[in-house]
Amino acid sequence: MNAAAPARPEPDPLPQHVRVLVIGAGFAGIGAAVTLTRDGQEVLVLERADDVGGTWRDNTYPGCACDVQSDLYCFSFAPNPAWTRTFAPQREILAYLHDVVRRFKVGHLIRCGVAVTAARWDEPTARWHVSTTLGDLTADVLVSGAGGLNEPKLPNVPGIDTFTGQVFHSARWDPSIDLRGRDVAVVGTGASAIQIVPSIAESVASLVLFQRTAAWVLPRRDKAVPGWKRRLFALVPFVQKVSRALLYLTHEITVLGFVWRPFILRAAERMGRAHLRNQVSDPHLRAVLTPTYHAGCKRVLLSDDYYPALSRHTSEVVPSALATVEGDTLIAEDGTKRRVDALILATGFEVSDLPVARMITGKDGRTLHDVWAVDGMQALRGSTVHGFPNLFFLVGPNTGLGHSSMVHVIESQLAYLRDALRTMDERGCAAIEATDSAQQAWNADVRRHMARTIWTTGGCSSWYQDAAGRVTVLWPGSTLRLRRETRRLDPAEYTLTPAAAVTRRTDRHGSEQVDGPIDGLADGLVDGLTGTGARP
Ligand code: N01
Repeated sequence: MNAAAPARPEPDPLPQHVRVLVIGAGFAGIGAAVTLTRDGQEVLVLERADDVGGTWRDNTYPGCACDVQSDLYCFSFAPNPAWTRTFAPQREILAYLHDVVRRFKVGHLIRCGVAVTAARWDEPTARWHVSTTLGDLTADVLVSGAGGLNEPKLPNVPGIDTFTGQVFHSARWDPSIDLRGRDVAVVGTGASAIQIVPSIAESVASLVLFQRTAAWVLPRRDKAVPGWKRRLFALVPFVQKVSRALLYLTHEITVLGFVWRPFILRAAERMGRAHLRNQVSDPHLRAVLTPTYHAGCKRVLLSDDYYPALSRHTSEVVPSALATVEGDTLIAEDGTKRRVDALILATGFEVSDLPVARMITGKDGRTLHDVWAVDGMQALRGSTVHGFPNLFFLVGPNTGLGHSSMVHVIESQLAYLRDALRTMDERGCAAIEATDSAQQAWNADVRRHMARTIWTTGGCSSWYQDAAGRVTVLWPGSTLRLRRETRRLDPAEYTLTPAAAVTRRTDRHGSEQVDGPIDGLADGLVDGLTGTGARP
């Protein structure tokens, strides 16, 4: 007789309706659960994976760590005196996020293992109709906390699916694969690759790096945080606050180079060249590793062990893109052929073509993906999109950073979301939608500022740009300015639909039934609420 595996208990069904539905339980989703609950909002966070943590759950490759200093890379409302290193390793950041969920008691608001598969705005009921792998529900407000670094970008290399060895993306590391004593190839020279290369270089038989573009690498100077400092931070939290503020300012000042005066970054180039000279004695390898664009155009990388790892006699840099795969042989664009046992694709993520946009359908029946396909990814204040009422982005278009902590941005966007919800409650609104004119004015301003940034003028192509070359990922300003711009929601930038225009009644089973807007009354109330008298 076969011993039957114990049946997994049926998961609790989802509620039929929630006030705020958040997609994703990374930094953004967890931050939303904590802050919105404090405001008394009803929140449900759906996470498709089996655990919270977002990119810090997915990226488990050896050497994975934050490249922003830990005291800055955490919530302002949840400082962590226990960081063990200047740049915390991945497992500590994931543990920190678990701790935030526990400390702020939001675990019951997060449903893991439930993927949102589609969300459609229903104009008559002024609600989002959401499909998930556990059934359907409706939500007044939909928040994307899905971020941009979650969908691995695989290179379009003919024959890669026929590779006879093991192949995996850096964000899908397989811990069961033992690379020791094997011939291994790494593709890519971004933030992931420069952490993976030094972590495996010593133990593999040979390592070959396919480098399409050399990166600017600066010293990292990571250190263990001494015990006395951790105890001091725990005993006197104010000291850690001051330390964080100083760290914030030293990062913030560098935005001058990225955004206003790119020539300032020449100092970083001098530092990068000196770092390369100090660490690589072979002039040929040095030449291969010297970048050919201006520092800052792509993400500036921090490492003290990347160059030494590539200088090992068992390492090799092929200064060319991986172009074809034949059996166990990798062929570069310049014709170089290398036979390997394992292939690691540190090739980044689908950032400028956000997968979440494909499943969100707005009020005219088009998906967000289709709308953005016309003129690039854009949103009013990085948060809201015309035609998609009651939809808010955390880490939305043009909110990414090249110089500071994304957690700061997430908190800025959370403030905006909270003010939007407050506005809706105070004014009795069922729906709030960015006006086309406000969104266009915002986007024109973003593009005007973007034109002089290093990301546009630095002579590189990067994942900050979309297929048309527009920088739709980064914020072309200081984080202080972004915070100011998202402090309050300006009702003049929105069309507000009053709740009274959508009549909801309860049927005899207790379910809410909704009648559509009452013609005439709705328009009158909209004019009264917006105070603009105009409705586009
Ligand atoms: O990805 P990337 P990543 N042949 O897109 C190359 C965050 N992050 O995962 O430069 C050869 O930067 C491609 O080449 P090129 C952080 O925000 C944070 O490394 O386009 N190469 C590029 O070098 C970071 O910026 C941490 O010419 C090929 C690489 O693949 C973001 O994630 C740690 C190729 C992709 O680099 C993404 O970093 C890790 C080919 N056929 C990541 N195809 C922290 O510490 C592509 N490439 C916080």
